Amino acid sequence: MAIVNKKDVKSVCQALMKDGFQFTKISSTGGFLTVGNTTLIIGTEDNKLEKGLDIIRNHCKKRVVKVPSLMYSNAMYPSSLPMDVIVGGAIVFVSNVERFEKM
Ligand code: 2BA
Repeated sequence: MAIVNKKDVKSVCQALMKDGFQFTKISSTGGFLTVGNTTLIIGTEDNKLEKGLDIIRNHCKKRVVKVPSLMYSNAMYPSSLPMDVIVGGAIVFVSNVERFEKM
């Protein structure tokens, strides 16, 4: 399961497809910035895991996003200066699938 920035989705999906990965795209929203991102559910064999991770790594860039510093600061001492938050490349959870069936 990979949480990917919207700006990287097209290129990462094209690359995954080219290498024969099957996946499902789900629109999702980050809890912190509350902006849209995309979650890819990718089902694959163990021996293709590293290849899949390489593709994601190579297509998902780190970005700096400015956020109001109130998100961080003590409300007693608010500041109007925005702060930089680094988002991405991608957040990836790898877990084993107990059973897979296609019916
Ligand atoms: P958001 O929750 O909108 O978080 C965007 C970025 O804000 C994060 O980038 C991180 O740099 C920062 N951030 C998040 N929570 C923070 C907090 N409590 N205090 C300070 N800074 C915080 P990424 O780490 O690259 O995460 C990108 C997106 O991936 C997240 O969007 C969220 O949708 C997802 N994500 C990240 N870690 C996760 C986790 N442990 N479980 C589930 N989803 C996760």
